[in-house]
Amino acid sequence: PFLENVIADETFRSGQAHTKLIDTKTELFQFKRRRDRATRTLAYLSDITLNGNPTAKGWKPAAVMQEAVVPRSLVIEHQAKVPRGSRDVLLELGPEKFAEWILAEKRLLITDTTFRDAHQSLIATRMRSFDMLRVAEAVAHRTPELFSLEMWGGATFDTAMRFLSECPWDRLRRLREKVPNICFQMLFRGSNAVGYSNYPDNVVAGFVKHAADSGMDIFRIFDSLNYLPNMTVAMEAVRDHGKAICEAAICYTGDISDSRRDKYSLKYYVEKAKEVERMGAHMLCIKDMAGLCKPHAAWKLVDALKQEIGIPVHFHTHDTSGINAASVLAASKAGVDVVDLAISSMSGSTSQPNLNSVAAALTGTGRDTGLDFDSLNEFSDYWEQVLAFYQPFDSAPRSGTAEVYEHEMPGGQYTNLREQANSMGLGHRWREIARTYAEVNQLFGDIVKVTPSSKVVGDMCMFLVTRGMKAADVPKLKPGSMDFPESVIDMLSGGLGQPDGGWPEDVQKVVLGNRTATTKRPGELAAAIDLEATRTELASKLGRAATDDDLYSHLMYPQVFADFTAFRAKYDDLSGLPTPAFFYGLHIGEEIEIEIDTGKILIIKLISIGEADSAGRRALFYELNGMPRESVVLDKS
Ligand code: 3PY
Ligand code: ZN
Repeated sequence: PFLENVIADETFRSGQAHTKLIDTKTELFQFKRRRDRATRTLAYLSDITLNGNPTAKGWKPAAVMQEAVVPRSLVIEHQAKVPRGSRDVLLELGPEKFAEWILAEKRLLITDTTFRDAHQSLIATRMRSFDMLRVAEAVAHRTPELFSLEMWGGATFDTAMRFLSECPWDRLRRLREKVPNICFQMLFRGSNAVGYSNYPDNVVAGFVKHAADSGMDIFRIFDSLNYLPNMTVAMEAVRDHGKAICEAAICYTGDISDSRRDKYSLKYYVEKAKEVERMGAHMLCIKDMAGLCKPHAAWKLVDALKQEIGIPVHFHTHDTSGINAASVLAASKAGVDVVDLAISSMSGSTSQPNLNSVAAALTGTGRDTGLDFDSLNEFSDYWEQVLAFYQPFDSAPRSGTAEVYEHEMPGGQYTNLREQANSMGLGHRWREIARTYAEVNQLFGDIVKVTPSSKVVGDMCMFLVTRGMKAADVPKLKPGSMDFPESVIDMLSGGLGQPDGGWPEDVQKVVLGNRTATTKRPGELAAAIDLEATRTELASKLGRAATDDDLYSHLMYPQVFADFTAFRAKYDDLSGLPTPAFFYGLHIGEEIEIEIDTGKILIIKLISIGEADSAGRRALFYELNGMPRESVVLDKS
């Protein structure tokens, strides 16, 4: 290893080595750490190769999966100048003037959701940073016309730690380094931040500040019941930061074209929009998380909003029904400022409509996006190859379905609930589950369903289906006579805030029994956390100083963060492993390369697997940078 270091040393390679090289370069002796990292990487690969990765549900590719090829035109020259993009405009103008710039743009501005919602909705949020980073620079150079990249927040924060053993903050900063020119956008669940329940106000505000300091530009803030008081703390924190954009989202549900669904009428949305404008939003988002906004409704809604409010309007939808590109085009015709779309191979079904096709459809019109087709199509080719690595997580329907208008499930929940039903042996009763989900929604008073309220509806739905009950049976029960799911009790007692019109009293009584409900803003009831005391406590657990990354990951998800740090202590940072190796281990004869530090490459080849010894342990034999290495792990099969 010492000689390897000397040979790799720049001074040595440049031919300027002298006898003092060894005295002046202490890093030449840093092979211990590298050796240690290599050992841990082999230990991980051995375990996954033998025992599988629990997150991949035992799936293993039949043969070696070739690395996804980054097309030649997407390989960016080292010295190439990064073209000017939306973030340069934001940094130059500041948030208020940036909003005016958006309003003055004639082209349809596009947010590419490939790095967040698309994979959240198609492959259970499992996309690794590795696959994004390989083309991130190309995104910056080849599609600088994009308005933003949605690449953080929503379910990505916990999933990164929970299933991918990645630090979400690292993802943000590493992508930022490669994409300095296009605005980054995140999804923020108001008082639930990037979690599933309410957090104290100072945690929400602190999280926003740390995210903005780490490179986030646009915060899309919503509440799962459209309860606007839950959005105030985050909105103010974004505005206070001074450089970031506060995009307030109103969740779209029901159908404004159906007069029977009068709870969520055009007037309802216009009033909410005016209210968030008064609250200080720089932009408005219509967040159609289930893909319910039909083309005519999209036109009508955007047309009204453009007349009634003065801030830019951003339209977010999902293609679950199969016709939502038409809604995007209708919104465009009505003058919407920005729309969310995903690169072709990552689009459609429960994901966003097709970016490449919508951009093509607008060519030569007054709303031409200016995006380059060859590049868009090459990105699509890349993502198509990458998607193959995520096969066990891909449970999105292959075609659009009008069933979504009945159950109204958000894109990200559909696949999850369907998966849950399958794993409980109830897959064949999906129609009944979908219908029950719709009935539970009516039982709760026809509410907005999006994380976390959608999860509560899902919990109640499965609770009823597994007990052979109907939603209509619930109001007839004696109050407190049944143990409903904790999430249902919490929501009906006001833990997520208030829906418009309040909770139906009869259902609330039955579910809560003798528990009391509140109509106060949940954040008002949650005591502030002593952040510095928490940091000190955390540091003593970690055995080192706790950074803001550690602090906020811990505050959001204490157990997930603890498991993640334990993983890191055991295996170190494995985010540089190619995706098939990370999920499925290696095949015999397979060779991979990993960059463990800048320019420090490990070349690993699995040569053979030995027999189990009496304790059930097996040796796996490798070549590591050409040298034989062995790693012994327990075979759990
Ligand atoms: C999330 O909260 O993660 C969502 O994507 C909601 O639509
Ligand atoms: Zn969405």
